[in-house]
Amino acid sequence: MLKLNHGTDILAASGGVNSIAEARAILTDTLDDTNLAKLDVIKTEDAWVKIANAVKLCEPDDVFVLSGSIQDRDEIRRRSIKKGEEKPLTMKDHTIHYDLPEEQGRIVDRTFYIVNEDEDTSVLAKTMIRDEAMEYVREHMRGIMKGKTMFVGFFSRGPQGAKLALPAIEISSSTYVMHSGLILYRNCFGTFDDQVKRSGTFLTNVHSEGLNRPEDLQHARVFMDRSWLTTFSMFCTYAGNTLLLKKGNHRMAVDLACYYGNSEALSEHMFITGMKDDSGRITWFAGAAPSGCGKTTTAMAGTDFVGDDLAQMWVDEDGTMRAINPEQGIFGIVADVNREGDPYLMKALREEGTEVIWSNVLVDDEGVTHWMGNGEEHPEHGVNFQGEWHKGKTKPDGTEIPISHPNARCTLRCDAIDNYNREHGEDPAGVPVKVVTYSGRDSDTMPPVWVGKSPDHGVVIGASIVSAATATEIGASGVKRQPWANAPFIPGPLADYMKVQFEFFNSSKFDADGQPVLAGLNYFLTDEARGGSSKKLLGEKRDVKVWLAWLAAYANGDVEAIETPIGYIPRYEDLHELFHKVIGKEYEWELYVKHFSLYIDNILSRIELQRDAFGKEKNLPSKLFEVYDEWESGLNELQQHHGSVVSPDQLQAFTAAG
Ligand code: SPV
Ligand code: MN
Repeated sequence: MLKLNHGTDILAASGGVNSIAEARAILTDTLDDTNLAKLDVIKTEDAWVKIANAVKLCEPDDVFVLSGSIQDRDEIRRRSIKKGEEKPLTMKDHTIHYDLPEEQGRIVDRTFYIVNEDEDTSVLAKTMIRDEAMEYVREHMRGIMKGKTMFVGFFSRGPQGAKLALPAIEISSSTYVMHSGLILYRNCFGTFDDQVKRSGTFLTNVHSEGLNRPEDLQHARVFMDRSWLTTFSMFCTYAGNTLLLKKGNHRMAVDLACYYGNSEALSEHMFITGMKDDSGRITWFAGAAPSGCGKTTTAMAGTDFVGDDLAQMWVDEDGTMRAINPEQGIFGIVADVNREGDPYLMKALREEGTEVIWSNVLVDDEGVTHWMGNGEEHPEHGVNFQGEWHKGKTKPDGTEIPISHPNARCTLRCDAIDNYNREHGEDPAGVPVKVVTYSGRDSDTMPPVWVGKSPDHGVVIGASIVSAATATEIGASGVKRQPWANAPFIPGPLADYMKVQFEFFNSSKFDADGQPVLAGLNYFLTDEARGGSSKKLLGEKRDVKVWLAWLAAYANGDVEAIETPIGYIPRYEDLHELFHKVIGKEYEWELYVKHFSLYIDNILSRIELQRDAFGKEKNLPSKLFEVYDEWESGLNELQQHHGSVVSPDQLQAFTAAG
């Protein structure tokens, strides 16, 4: 159990402001008349106290309150360019921001949950005891905004009024962070008090980039104070570390869902998208994938896109599962985004009319952006995440520097993307999710799509996500476990989170039609792993549309499926038809066999890997191991009859023989 308001409130203790009277005095003293008048709109006293504490701690020269007005937005953009955090590009309303070469992603080694002595946490989480974290904040954030302006914004993580939308205050000295916040989150300055009343709480985020020198990065920290729903971030700029509304607050949303959601709420690292069929019916999906494993691509593959990174989901009174996107924009990886695979996104990025903040891509002499895998001609030189760049430039270790960083990103509003469904995306009622997918980056084991036989099996599919290890993370088996693709954001013990997953998906409130189908997805099978000789993928980006279309058809009872020990897989005839209909492609039987044959030894060793790893954790629901047992015994039996590689034909015959 997570106890809220427990232990010392680090922000209050560091700022020293404990009453609304003190807060008013300090803010009246620090803010000019214009900004004070803006802040006066906010009646939530606690918000004043938090802001006053941030002022006392960080000692900015002045404070800018973001009202969300067009003037204020323009002012943030203007200041960002003046300050140099962003530079204008040739395309109207496009800017480029660079993070230090050493900070091109989340600084997981310097990211900590602040915990009390008696608090249980995930074995995968890094924690810091409250007193130690308080010392750190006091030492490093004291006066961190001297000579700077502190910006204060009020946002809603989700369509205002939605059951699981959470209001949040973003405090930062970075214009880039505030500008990103204005694009990615719904401003709720005028309605903040109502939002706080409705949700009963709000989140507080305090960030400063400090001097933003490479030598300061060792002192960079991202802290989540679980008990006081407050985050701190210092000496860094990458949005995943600093735009705390995103992953900082997602971690808190996971806590709130897990411990205060009555097993009827989930906060997931998932896209939300819809697939419309010929009859006009939209089937809604929510899907988990670890960072860099095609989550944005899958979201965009839908006909009715809603979100690409996060989902707040609940069991609704009407018997359905509902999801909202806490964000209203995307902070998407641009590597491999191209006309063929991502036409809508490319249009927003390459044609005038969209406000875009680029980060860490190459800018050429004409002020045009370039990135790896964009399918366009690349210039010979320019400026990128590590400064001047020319073709063939190498690092000191001799390896070539790519044109853009693999984690280079673009920040833009969802409604700039043609397949965004604004009506549903902005609906506080959320979308009724019918299919939940779990995917990773798995080169040799699981088929492209399979459906869990029950809610419990689905939960275990989610628990068993893996992704190929990166160069620095190669484990014994070359894969990294990524439970629900959400593990980096789960503060509490995995056992607590897993228990809620089992309870949520087995909720008796779901009606027959509302009970979601839970499925696995894998786009990363290689030719090599299926008897070929190349490392090429067994498929292409646009196939994703077909996997989603098949899942939609399955979830609506339009197609039958083949039963296997690990779940249901598609029949050839259905896929053949859908490949034609959805993407106009001939789907060969040979490819189907490669995609959907079960490689039993691989699957068994994958189950062993999971069993061993989960076996080291305390108090896990026994259901997890029961499902693994069931899969294993089914696979063993199948192997006795058909050997180690079993084709879909054989599977069909095997099940028929019963
Ligand atoms: C991810 O890495 O999962 C992202 C970007 O969505 S970050 O903001 O770094 O979390
Ligand atoms: Mn993410």
